[in-house]
This record gives sequence, C-alpha cells and structure tokens, in this order.
Amino acid sequence: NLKKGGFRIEAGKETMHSEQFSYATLPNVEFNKLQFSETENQIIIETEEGKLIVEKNPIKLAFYSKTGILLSKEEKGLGMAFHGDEVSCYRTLLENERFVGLGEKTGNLDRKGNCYIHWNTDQFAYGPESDPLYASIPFFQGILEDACYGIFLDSSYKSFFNFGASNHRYSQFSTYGGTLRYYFFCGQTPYDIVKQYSDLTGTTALPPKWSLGYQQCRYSYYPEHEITNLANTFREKKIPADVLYYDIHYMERYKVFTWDNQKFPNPEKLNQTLEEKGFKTVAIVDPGVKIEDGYPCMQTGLDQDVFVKYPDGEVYRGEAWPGWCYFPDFTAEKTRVWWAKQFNFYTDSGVSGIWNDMNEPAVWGKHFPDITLFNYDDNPSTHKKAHNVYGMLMARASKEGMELQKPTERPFILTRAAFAGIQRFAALWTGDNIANTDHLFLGQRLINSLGLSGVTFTGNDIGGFIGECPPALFSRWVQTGAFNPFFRGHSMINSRDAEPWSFGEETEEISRNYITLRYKLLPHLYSLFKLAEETGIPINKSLVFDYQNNSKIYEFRYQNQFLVGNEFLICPVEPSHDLHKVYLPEGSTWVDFFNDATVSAGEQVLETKIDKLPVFVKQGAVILMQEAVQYTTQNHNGVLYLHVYTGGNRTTETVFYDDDSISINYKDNNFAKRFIQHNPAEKTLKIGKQIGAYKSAFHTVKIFWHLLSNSSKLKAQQEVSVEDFRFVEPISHLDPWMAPENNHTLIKNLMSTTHQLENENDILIEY
Ligand code: MIG
Repeated sequence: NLKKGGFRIEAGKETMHSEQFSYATLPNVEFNKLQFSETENQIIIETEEGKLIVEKNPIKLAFYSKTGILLSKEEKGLGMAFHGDEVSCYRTLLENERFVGLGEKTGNLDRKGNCYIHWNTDQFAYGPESDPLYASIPFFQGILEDACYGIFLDSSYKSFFNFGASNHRYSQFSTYGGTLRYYFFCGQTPYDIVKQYSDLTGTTALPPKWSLGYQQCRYSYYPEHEITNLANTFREKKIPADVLYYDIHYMERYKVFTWDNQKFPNPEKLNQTLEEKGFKTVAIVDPGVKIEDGYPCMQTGLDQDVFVKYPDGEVYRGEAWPGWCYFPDFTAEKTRVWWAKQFNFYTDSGVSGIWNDMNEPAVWGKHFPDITLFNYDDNPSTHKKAHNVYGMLMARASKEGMELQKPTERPFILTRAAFAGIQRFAALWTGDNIANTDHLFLGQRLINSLGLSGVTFTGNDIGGFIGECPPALFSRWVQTGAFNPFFRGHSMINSRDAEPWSFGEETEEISRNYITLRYKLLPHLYSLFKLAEETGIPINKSLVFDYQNNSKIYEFRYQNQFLVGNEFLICPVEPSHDLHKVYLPEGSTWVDFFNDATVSAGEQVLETKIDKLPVFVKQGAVILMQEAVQYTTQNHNGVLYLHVYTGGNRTTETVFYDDDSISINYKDNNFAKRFIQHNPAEKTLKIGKQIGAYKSAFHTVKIFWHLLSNSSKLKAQQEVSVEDFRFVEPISHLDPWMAPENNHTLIKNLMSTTHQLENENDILIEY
C-alpha cells in the first residue's frame, strides 16, 4: 500500500509483469511494506486508512473502512475478468451507493445508472449527455453513508466505466489494453479521497496571480489594432481585466511559432504596450506542424526525428488547420525538449501564457490511426495507449518550454485535452460549449466534477463559445464565472461580439460589478489557490464535499450549486425568472452576501433579479477582500478588508496568503501567510503573526463586523458607510434593496475597526 494512503492493485493476464511506468502518478511514490495476516481462505491487509480482505479461491477483493464499513467488494461470479485485450473489474452495487467525479463528464452529479468512455475527443457543440469529451480522468469516488472511497484506474488505454447502467447488479471499470492497475483509497469524506489522490498524482502549482484575473478571448482578435482597442475599452469602461488572447489567426497560415506579419507587424511592441496597461497575453498553440518546405519548425522536427510515425517508418500526416501536418510525439523526451526550445519565440515577443488546443489530438476525419507508434518514454506503444495522454504531454512540454525561457517565473498553461495528473501542468477549460442555459449549468457541473477529480484550475467559456448569447444569460454567466477558478470569456468566429459591453448597458453594468467583485475577492481566491497547491482540495467544491449524506444536494435543481472554499455557497440561476429555487443545506446559518439577511436553511424560493446572483456566506466566515483594481497587480491602498460574520458557534480558520504574484521565490520562504481564527461563541478573532519573509503590500486591516449585536465590546468601532460596504454597485432601477435610501437599514448591525498589521505579533480582538 501507499505511504500516504491507498492500495495499489495489479492484475495481469499470464505471467504477472508489473508496469511501473505511469504518466499520471508522481515519480517516487513511496510504498509501505505489506503487513498482512493469512488464514486458509483469506489474506487480510490492514493499514491506517482501511482494510483489504482477499478471498483466495476464487480471488475476490473487498475493501473496508478503518471503522469496519464495507466500502466496495468484487461481485461474486464476475470479479476481475479478461476478454481478449480488455480487462475489467466488476463490483457489487451497494445499497445507497452513489458515484461522483470521473473528471470532465457530462450528466448528473450522481453518476449512478450511467456509463462513460474515456477517449479524448474534440466534441464541438457537445450536449448535456455527450460523452466522451476532451479529457480523461479515470478516477471516481463512491459515496456511502459516513464513508467514502476512491478508485483510480491508472491506464491510458481507452477505458469504460459503468455505474449500474442497464443492470442492477454491478459497477464496472474496464480498460482496453495492458494490465489492470488501479488504486483504491479508503476514507470518510471526499476530502480524504481527494487528498490521497493528490498525494499520488500531484496538485495544482500556484499560478501567477494575473491568471486569476478576467481573461478575454475570441476566435480571433486581429489585426493588432483590434487588440489595442480591446485593451483600451476595458480600461475606459473600468471593467477589470488581465489577459487577452491570440487565437489561431495570429499565425502565418496556422503555423505554430510564427506571426502573421500583415496582421501583427510588431508583436513585441504590441505586447509591450499592453503590458504597460496591465495586460498579459496568451497565445494558442496547436500540435499539428504544417508540412511546408523551409518551415523551420517542420525541418528541425524532421531532422531530430520527433514526429509520430507508422510502423513501417513513414512519418504520419494528418490534416488540421494548417492543412497537412506532422504531429510531434510528445511522449518522447527528445520531442518535449525540441518543443520547449522553441518557446523563446513566444517569450521574446512578450507573450506570457500558452494555450494548448486540438491536443486530443484532433485531426480532420477524427481517426488518428491506431497503428501509429509512440515512444511513451521508452515504453514503446501505439496510439491506442498514447492517445489519452497526448494532450497532457503537449501541455507538459509547453510548460517546460515556458520554464526553460523564464526559469524564475511561474508558467501559465491552458489545455483542452487532459489525463489524470494534468493539474501538475496546466489549467483546463471545457472546450466548445454553447450559448444556452443548459450549458451554464452543465458547465458548472463539469467544473465541480473536475474538482472532485483533483483538477482545480478550471473554467468554461463565459457566454458560451457557439451561438449567440442572450444578454440576460451573459449576465448570469459572468456572475457565476466570477466565482470559478479560471474566468475567461470566449466566443466563436463569425458570431456577434461577446465582450462584456456588447450586450447593452444593463449587462455591461452587471459584468462590471461582478468582475470588479472578483478582483475585490482576490486575497481570498489567491489564498484558496495556495491551499489547493498544498492539499489538492479544489476551489469550487461540489456540495458533496460537505454534505455527502444529504440527498437534496443530488437533486436535479440543486446539483449545480457549489461552494467556494469553506465559506461561500453559490447558486447559479436561470436568466429568465426573478424567482429561483435554491437549497441551503441545514446545519449552518446562511447569510445573504449582498444584504446581510440571514436566510433559513432548506429549500427556498428567492427573488433574485438579474443583477443579483444568490451568494451566501456561512456564519462564522471570514472573507478576505481588497480595494477594487483594474488588473491583479495594480497597486492597491494597502488595506486588507476582513468581513467577519459574527454569531453562531462555528469556529473557523482562514488563511491569508500573499507573495510577489509571479516568481517561484515563494518556494523559498518569500511569502506572507497568516492564520486567522474566528471563534464566534467566545467572540474572538485572532489574526496570526506573519509566517514567511515577503513584505506584503497589505499593511493595514480593516475589519467589517457583520451581524454584530448591540452588546459588542468593540471600542474603536465605527458605523460603516454605505460606500464602504457595497460589494457591487446598485443598479437601482432593478434592485430597490440596493438603492441608497434603503442601505441604512441593510447595514444596521455592521461596524468596522481598523488595525495595523504587524509581522511579529498576533492581533487578538474581542468583540
Ligand atoms: O477547430 O482555435 O476549442 O476555443 O477558439 C477549432 C480556434 C479550434 C477550438 C477551441 C476554441 C478555439 C478554436 N479551436
């Protein structure tokens, strides 16, 4: 079993030969020596997390939690089985067993009754049930009452998962090649399982802070002046933004590592100008290398023998945007090195991030030949085994490219295709979605599911890639997206404009409000990213993390809701109605983030006009905020705003984390971190002294005491002015509760105090 928890099971057909190599798992995973006891019929293996009982004849495995709850057992008479190249494992469906996760999969939160295939696919305009999509993460969690387990099938071959589809007997996972190798994790909650999975496959490295800002994309912005106009418009309209994108038209006839000199005569200067305005740029790269005489990328690639070949040695040609192309074999180390060396092309032009597209790999005709050969890091294989890891290895090569060129900076890499472990290399967006309400919800479910599968830095195309987004839908999408880890608007070629100001004044105001709110929440979000790096716990969490036994959260209406960290509950809602049904889990007191009203737990019908997303804060929470800025690294006033939700008896610990926002020096003690403990029952707040040597620009903390009772002892307290408190600006014709004349009642029990932040000492406040 694994040092940090979990069992590894391997089963091979004839002579058992262990395939150690895996792209998904971290190098140097450590194992404990097995401690087992044996009887005539059984082998029993006990670890700190759980117990495995192996029946000897016929072989059957059953896993138990450390408290003795049966987590999962192989189905009698079926067990593990081989059919030709396919190897499968059948497990008894347990009463009330639910299944969640499995990465980028459409469908319900609870996957029971459905089946899924892993085969990375360019699924343009997918629908609510389409499968497979772009990414394969063969890892799911089984949810039982007060227990939880995880299974990660570590096979890059095409695989199949069945959670009781068309049968009432078993759940099944199969892979179409190789041996059966899977990991089994025992735990109580999804937190336990995600942590163990992250110990095995890695966490999301802290990204540069600019990549947490709003990002604006389009297929494609060109020529040059379109990009500068875009940048200027964001600034003129005071809609914060950090990143602009170069989609495929920046290239000369879609050749990677080229600029179209007509459209972009001076990219260095352009990027320099943008940088001065606080913008970074990200350029798309596709894997297909155009076959064209004299094209250096193709020529050096041929010379260095980096392209995918047929078994007879002929280099494979497939068609994509550039026309006929060669495809780099990213599973070969030498290919990744060759690829990485060319990234000075981007860094020299001032491009800051890399967007890996079409890396399923997608070719016209959709059938990359199965017989093509791949190096698979010296474990030679065919496309059948390499297909699902191709995209991840392209992302990895791009990351290595950016790191090679800028060794002291954190890279920002975005990818469409992925495999288990992708979180170590790139952020992921969920491909070509559609501008309809279904996609607003299903897009959030994809993000939630990815979070359950160890992938944190995710988002979808705000407003929908395909089709024309109605203004109200865009409003809802930008509101929800403001709480997603990756936050980017994008839209398809030949569609209407889809920037935040393109949908009329009202939508523009709503966009400005929520994008600005995102920037005010940066200290909170950035701290959550740090926590995700340390633990693997995602930033957007399905409610199953905290409420696995609550059947309400799996209901159709409520399954799209999500938590941000421990303190926010977000309820994405339809664009078209003012009344919305949401579900606030029992056991906590929920506070409306925008007006401090406490809302009873349970199913609620709320009036939420178009300018207001239902956002709730759990009583006891401490929310970290800052002054509004136009881009993430713009200087702010140095004040960290703490919103403390008093009352109740839930104690909380919140981490404040800050650093220089871009370099890797944080790994070397150059960060600032404080633990903030709130004990509402004892009415104390402790802001811990600083850990780490970074001199944060936050020198002062202003605390907003929400729901404060009259008996508060706070001496230096001030009543809070309306201007201080607003999280978003009122759109008064829509929202009378936000109108200035009503604000006073809203904030009756809100006070504030101000304190200097010191490095050496804790601040202890009694209220
Ligand atoms: O075949 O680069 O998902 O975001 O704008 C389409 C053009 C290729 C697909 C990506 C989309 C991108 C588009 N790409």
